[in-house]
Amino acid sequence: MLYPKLNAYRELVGLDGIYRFAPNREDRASGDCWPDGLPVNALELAVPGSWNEQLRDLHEFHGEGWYERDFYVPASWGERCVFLRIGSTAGNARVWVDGCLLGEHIGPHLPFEFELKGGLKSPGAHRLTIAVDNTLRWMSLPPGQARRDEDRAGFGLGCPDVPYDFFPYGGIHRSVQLYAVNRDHISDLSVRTSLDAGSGHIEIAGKIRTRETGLRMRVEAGAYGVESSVEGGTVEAKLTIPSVRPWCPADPHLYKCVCTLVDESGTVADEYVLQIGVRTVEVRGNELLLNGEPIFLHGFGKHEDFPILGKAWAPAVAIRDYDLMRWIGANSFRTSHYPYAEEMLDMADRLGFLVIDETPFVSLSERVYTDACREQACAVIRELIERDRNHPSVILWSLANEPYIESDAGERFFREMAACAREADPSRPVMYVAHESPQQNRGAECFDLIGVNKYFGWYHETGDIDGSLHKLTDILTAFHLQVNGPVLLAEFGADAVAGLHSDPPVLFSEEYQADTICKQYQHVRNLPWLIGTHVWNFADFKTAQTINRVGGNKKGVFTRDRQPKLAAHTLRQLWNDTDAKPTR
Ligand code: GCB
Repeated sequence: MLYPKLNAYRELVGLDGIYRFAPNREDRASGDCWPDGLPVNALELAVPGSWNEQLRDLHEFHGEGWYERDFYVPASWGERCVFLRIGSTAGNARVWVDGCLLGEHIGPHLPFEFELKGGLKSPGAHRLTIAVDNTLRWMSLPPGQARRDEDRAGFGLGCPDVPYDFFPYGGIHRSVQLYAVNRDHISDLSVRTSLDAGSGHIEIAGKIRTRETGLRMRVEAGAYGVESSVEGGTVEAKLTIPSVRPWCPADPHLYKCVCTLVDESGTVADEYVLQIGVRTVEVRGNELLLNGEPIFLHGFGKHEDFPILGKAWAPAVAIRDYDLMRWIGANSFRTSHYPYAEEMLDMADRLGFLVIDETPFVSLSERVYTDACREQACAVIRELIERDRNHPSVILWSLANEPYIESDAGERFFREMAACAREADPSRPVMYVAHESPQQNRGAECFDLIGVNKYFGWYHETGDIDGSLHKLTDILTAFHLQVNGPVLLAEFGADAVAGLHSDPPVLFSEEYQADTICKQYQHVRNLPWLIGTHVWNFADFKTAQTINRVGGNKKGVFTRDRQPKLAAHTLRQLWNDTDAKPTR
């Protein structure tokens, strides 16, 4: 799905701002709620935004929230096609315009759009209603609710009881936009790049919505161009750039590629600009190769999380995060534990960060290994890949975080997810992030590489950083032997309460966190099949209330408001010191 862009042929109206809001506290069926207008005493909430921290009464509300606002369709849009696009909601969503149901979207974190037809796009005022269902369910993807005896994936026993370690914020988390295009328009573009002997090759496959024949698409990247005809609603274009500048962290060069749709008379029907980074990524043997060269990942697992904003897309926070990641010397991050805002990936493309793009499948266990869930999981994987495949920054698909895969059904579920990702995108390696041991990760060998989360000195061998170093190597080696390929240390670290100091270092002090990260990093960095280390976490973040979380998870090397702890300074030294870098 193309990100909406404004240009001479595409018009855009932003619908972010203050919406009217009503929580469906009685769990009434959607039809019995407010598609025809919210109650007069409706509240007000910001979009993008999470509802839990904007209004104190909504902190523990995890249900269906109803949003409403008016909007205008400009008279100048006439007969154009008009779409309403929602960047993401925190769960299933249903959308109405003027009381007419446009449709629904299942699942959080990914965009969806509906076409407005007939009277719903007539010039003038209309009413938009969006119901976001953030109910925590036992059977959903990801599972929203814990506290069942058989639930092994266990951050449960908190308030609310979620089987994962971040707060289940509700809301409309990304932008709402209305856009108009001509009747003949580009509806999708998919990019593949390759390199050979100094030249870069760009292949673009387009989907064109048209009832006409004789349309052509022109693709121009600076001095290079090609024109292809549209056949049966699809078009393919191939470009070669001699002496190409391959995209990489040190030189994240993007080729501005203008795709123009023209009719038989030469009139332009549509235009869409892609920013293309020409690069390759592959796993070969025990290495991860970017443009044919081995690459070592230094970076973080992150969260979309900030006070009051919750999980809302917030450009100022993104700019600060990238500024800090550059300062500290990171080259990569994982979108743990769900797909992040598209704008965040655009920035990674421009700034040269390498991104492991993760699905929302966190803490999967036996109960979801059913045919129905597998179909839903594959649909989400396809949606994610369709959204993010054109980003050069995205180098790996991570299909899950910390599942338990001990049964035949679990193994089949994961094999099919991997096959689905490879079919949707054969150009990127596929991984997932494991914990526990290889025995709880049956079928991991059908992935190209594996991420491993390990908290020695914290959850295991508590307080004993030095004594547990060899255990860390042992378990990483066991996973390496299982997948017969590369391993990423995808999470390690310790909680530190900013301002708590201790000599000698003890749990929760800044010194203990810095020591854990430093010693473990130095111990593992030269393992020949290790392709990187990601510290957990970039910044402190909000979780459910539990007795082992004092005001949230404090494993950030930055505080929640992005101030450095001691570990941030330590990492900055380690990652900028060439002697401390892996020797390869
Ligand atoms: C993990 C999870 C992450 C948690 C982290 C922790 O293994 O992947 O979501 O936040 O541990 O701090 O416990």
